[in-house]
Amino acid sequence: MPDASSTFYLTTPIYYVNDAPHIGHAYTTVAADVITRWHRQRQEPVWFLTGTDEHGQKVMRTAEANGVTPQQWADRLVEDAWKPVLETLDVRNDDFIRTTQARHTERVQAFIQDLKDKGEIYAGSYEGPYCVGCEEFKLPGDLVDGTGEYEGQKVCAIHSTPVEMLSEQNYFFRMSAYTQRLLDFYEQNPTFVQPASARNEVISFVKQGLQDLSISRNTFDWGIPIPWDTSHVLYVWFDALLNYATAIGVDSDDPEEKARFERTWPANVHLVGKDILRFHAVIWPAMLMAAGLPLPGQVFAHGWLLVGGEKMSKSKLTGIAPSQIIDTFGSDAFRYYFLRSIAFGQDGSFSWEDLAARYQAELANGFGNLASRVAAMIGKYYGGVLPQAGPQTDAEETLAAVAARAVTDAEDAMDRLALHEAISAVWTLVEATNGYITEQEPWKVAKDPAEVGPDGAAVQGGRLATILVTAAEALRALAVLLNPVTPKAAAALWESLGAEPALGALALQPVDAAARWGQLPAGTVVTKGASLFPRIEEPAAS
Ligand code: ME8
Repeated sequence: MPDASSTFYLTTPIYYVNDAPHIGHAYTTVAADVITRWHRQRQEPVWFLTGTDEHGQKVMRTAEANGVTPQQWADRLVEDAWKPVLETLDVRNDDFIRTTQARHTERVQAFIQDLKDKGEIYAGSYEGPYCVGCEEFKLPGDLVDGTGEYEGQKVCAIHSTPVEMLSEQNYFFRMSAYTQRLLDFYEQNPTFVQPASARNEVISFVKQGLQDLSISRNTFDWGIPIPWDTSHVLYVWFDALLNYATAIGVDSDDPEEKARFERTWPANVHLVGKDILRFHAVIWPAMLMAAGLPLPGQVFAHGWLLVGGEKMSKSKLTGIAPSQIIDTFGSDAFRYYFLRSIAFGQDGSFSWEDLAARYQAELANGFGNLASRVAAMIGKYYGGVLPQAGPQTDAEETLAAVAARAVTDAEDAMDRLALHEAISAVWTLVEATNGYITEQEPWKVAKDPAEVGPDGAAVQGGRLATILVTAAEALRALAVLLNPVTPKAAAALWESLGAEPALGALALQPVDAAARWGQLPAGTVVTKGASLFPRIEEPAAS
């Protein structure tokens, strides 16, 4: 593995501000948030960066069409759409970079000047197709035959819209020189590109031999000026990729920023959608090699959310705004659903029916109902005060073993970014706890005369007490393990278990201690709060 820095540094792509976010963007950001919250729950230092990509023709044309300057357009979209969605999704990013900020533009200029001084950049001429939707110089082999109104034309395979033919004097980065070095790097770092399908795709692409990359444009001016020739602006992808370095203070003289860079660089994971894999797994490491900077630990490309079998996108009118889901189901359900139902790394189809069915079965009836049943029974039999447990039987030991296993399996899955597997592992504890209660039938045990004291109240240290304390312990473990995925429900559960006075804040519970049984002391006050996931009587229609 490449040298890992002491801070777990994870990034999302920085998103174009030509439009408001849809659930595809939210999917990446939520995944990043769950991974970083998991690492924070492990009590590791974490840095989670997201932001917006504001230069280039796509944003410029949208601004023009709306009669405002690109900067005005970007400001509006960032404040009215991109930042608010982080809030509604409960995302805890440490920083938000905008490529129009001075900290970015100045450091980008210094970076490319350095590449120029190192002889990595030369002037040349570019002729070929360009897709403004992708902001990408295309190779003829990347294009496909158009259909419908574009019949007879070559179109972009991702956007299904025609490409533009460019013929410009540009500056070029000597990327072809890095073909073999990149192949050697992939070979020596087998987990650099993940999942395996992405790695294979990247290797076979690079094996064909890389071409030099055009890195400037001179037919419009919405971009970062090339420092030695301000009639050109930097190609938007060269500008955008550098956000991962500029945001944490590459090249800064400020001692605090320098220290941040030292402990944070390089990123452990760049999380991206598979549409932008090559930029991150080929161009980005080549840029860093040229600059002499250490390379990231991993580029992980997740799959696409499909609607009607195609990549969901606003331009194809299949875009769904996150609020459409959150308004009905809540942010926790949004986070849970997309990460549980789609194998992370593969494409997944979105459907309202599937979302509603999983919400009802897994969140409302599975987890939410478990939490309220246990709190209600502690309320009914012990006046809401956790009793002293009695001797353990095989049933309690079995449940404790399920919890221990859930922690180990979830940890292992999280390290592989198999987020769906991690959540499934945690869910084994939800299911086993429900099964435990069904089998132990505490409501029947409560009727046993040996369980009733002379004052008519349930006795301490008996079987009923053991069952309810064990169930409460399982819920405590679930609050810790689900805190990264469903933070609102986990916080409400922690509150309902009355755990904070004895155990401290939920955020301070280490993942590996989740399954260490016997932490909630007798006397803890348990209350039955509002349903964590209220049942939805009328599933939303599409
Ligand atoms: O590409 N399914 O920005 P972008 C899953 N600015 N994920 C999706 C998706 C879908 N249908 N649609 C979008 C850019 N995404 C550049 C990035 S980084 C230096 C510059 C997600 O606004 C996914 O993460 O087009 C994808 O890679 C990203 O949004 C593209 O966002």
